[in-house]
Amino acid sequence: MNEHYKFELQPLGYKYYALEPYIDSWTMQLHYTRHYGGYVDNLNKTLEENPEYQKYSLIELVSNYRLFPENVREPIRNFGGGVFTHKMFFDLMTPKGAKAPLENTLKAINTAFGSYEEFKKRFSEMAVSKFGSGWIWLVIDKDEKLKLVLTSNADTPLADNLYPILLLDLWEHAYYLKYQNRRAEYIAAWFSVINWSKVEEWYKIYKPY
Ligand code: MN3
Repeated sequence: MNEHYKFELQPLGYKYYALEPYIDSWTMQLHYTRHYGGYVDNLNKTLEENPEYQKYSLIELVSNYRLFPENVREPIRNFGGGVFTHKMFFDLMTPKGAKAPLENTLKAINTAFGSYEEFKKRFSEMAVSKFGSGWIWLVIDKDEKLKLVLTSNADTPLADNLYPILLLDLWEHAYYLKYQNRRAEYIAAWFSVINWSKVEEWYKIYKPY
C-alpha cells in the first residue's frame, strides 16, 4: 500500500475460478480487470494531469484527500479509494484459507464482539443493512479496539484515522451476476474465502497513521 504513481494492475494471486462456488469466475474476472482496472487507469490519469501529487503513496492519497484542492479532491477520493479498497479486498480472499481467524485476530474479535460467531452475525447484519454502494470494514480504532464501520462509494476509514484489517465489497458489481439481489447469501459465501492469515498480518503490522 506504500506504492506510488504509476499504479499497475498486478496479476491476481489466484485464478478467477479459484473461489468457486462462493464467488464465480465471471464476476471475479469483470470485477478485477474492468472495475479495479478502471480505478487504476483513472487514478493514473488524474495523477498524470496533476504531477505534484505523484509523490504521495496510495495510503497518503487516500488518507489525506480532504486536504487537497477541489480539482483533485473528488478524483483522488474516488479513484484512489477504488484502488485501495480493491487491492486490499482481492488480497484478503483465498481459495484455501483457514476457516476462522488466527490467534491475535481471534483474541481481538473475542474482546470486541464476545465470540467469532457473534462477530459474524453482527458483520452480516450490518453489511445487509447498507443502503446503496459501499463497503463494510473491520477496523482498529485509536484505543486499539476492533469495530465495524460502513462507508459509501469508494470511501475508506483511513481518512478517519481508523486502520482496516478486513473489508467486504457491497457494490452490486461484486455479486449481482451470481446472487442478484440476495446480498445476504453473497456475504455468507464470502466468509468461506477470507484469507485469515493475511488478516492476521494486517493486524500485526497495525500502526496508527
Ligand atoms: Mn468492487
